[in-house]
Parts: sequence; structure tokens; C-alpha cells
Amino acid sequence: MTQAVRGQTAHGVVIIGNGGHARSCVDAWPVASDLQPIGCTGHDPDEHGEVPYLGGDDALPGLVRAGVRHAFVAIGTPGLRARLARGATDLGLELVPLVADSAQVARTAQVGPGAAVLRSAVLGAYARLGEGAILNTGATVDHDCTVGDFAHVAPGAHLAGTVTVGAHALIGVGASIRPGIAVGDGAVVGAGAVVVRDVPAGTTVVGNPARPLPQKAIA
Ligand code: JB3
Repeated sequence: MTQAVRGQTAHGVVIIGNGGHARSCVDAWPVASDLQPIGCTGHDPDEHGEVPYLGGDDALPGLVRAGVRHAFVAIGTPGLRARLARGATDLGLELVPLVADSAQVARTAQVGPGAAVLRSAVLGAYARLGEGAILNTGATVDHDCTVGDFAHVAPGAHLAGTVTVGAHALIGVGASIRPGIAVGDGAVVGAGAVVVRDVPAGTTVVGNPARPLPQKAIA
């Protein structure tokens, strides 16, 4: 274990991932939190941003033995984020949520374990962000919305009230979703799309108004 981590384990958070999303999450980490990032794991030793590189994920058991108790998975790909989250909890690590200082989270909203509410994002009254979900920079999720586990609401996307987004779904940058719409598990809403009808699970919709991409276009 690196000298940089020694002595910080009890309140330290190991960031799993060391790419662009990890750099964004470490940057947005709340300054006054008792729990602070102490290092990151990933494939490329040269990619780590503001925190030390601690090795690949095979370094995690050693960190747990050394007393690290908390982790945060900072990987954009939903399936990989979910797999790494399971791996972390299997090691006994607790997945902690990230709520940026400049984010606005309603008193009645719920932020799941390992979920991220990044800079200037807004989570409205009685809205729920599932485990490992990402509410990215400047995105807004309004009252009574549900964003499923490991889903991603990309920067500047806006969900009106009572929208539901399924697990692993992606709401692309700058997209808008009308009130009451349901976006299915694993669905993809393209950048800038305006969604006025439900989006079936596993489908991709683009445009204004948003329409399904022909299957061949996705291949
Ligand atoms: O659009 C925005 C604002 N952010 C995007 C984010 C949500 O998703 C960002 O632009 C990227 O599209 C993506 O960020 P991410 O996942 O950081 O992508 P990338 O910059 O390609 O970095 C992926 C990192 O994951 C690499 O540094 C790899 O080392 C690391 N990685 C891949 N597999 C892994 C594993 N790290 C660990 N610990 N374990 C793995 O199995």
C-alpha cells in the first residue's frame, strides 16, 4: 500500500476507476465530507488525476486488510460500473454516495449507495436516484422521478416530474423528457432528444420529437 494511503484508511474512500469520470467525481467530491478519496484503481498507472494510483482492482483486498472501508465506483459504462460495485461489496467495502457541494438535493430525495450527484445538478422533491446512478453536471431530475440503478443522466439533461428511468439506461447530454414518461431498462435517449412518448427497454431514441433509431442504424 502506498505511503500516501497509510493513516487515512478509516475515513478513506478508494475510487474504482481512473479515467475522465473518476477525475470529474474526485473534483466534485464535497470538501467537508468526513470521507475523502485516498486513491484510485484502474488499468493505466499514468491516469489518476488528483489522487494517487493504487494499482489494479487486485489491490483492493490488500486495501481492505489495511483498513479501507469505503469505495466509490467512478466508471461511466453501466455494466462495468455495476460489476465493479458488486466486486467491491463482495470484499466488504461500503459504496458511498457522492453529492457535490454545488448540487441541490431536496430534503425528501433519496440518493442510493455509490450514486453520484455532480456539480450544479438538481434532484427534486421525492425523487430517487438508484444505486450507482449518475446525475451528471448540471442535469436536473424533478419531483417524484425515479432513476434506476446504474443509469446515467448526462450533463444538462432535464427530466420533468414523475419520469421513470430504468436500470442501466442512458439519458444523453442535453436531452429533455416530458412529465410522466417511462424510459425502459437499458434504453438510450440520444443527445438533445426531446422525449414525448415512453421509450421501450433496450431501444434507442433520437431527435425532436424523439423517435426510435431503425435497428440497422444501431448495428
Ligand atoms: O460525459 C461525461 C461528462 N462523462 C463520461 C463518463 C460518464 O463516462 C466520460 O466522458 C466518459 O465517456 C466515461 O468516463 P470513463 O468511464 O472515466 O471513461 P474513460 O475516460 O475511458 O476511462 C475509463 C477508465 O476506466 C480507464 O481509465 C480505465 O483504466 C478504467 N477501467 C476500465 N476497466 C477500469 C476497469 N478501472 C478499474 N478499476 N477496473 C476495471 O475493470
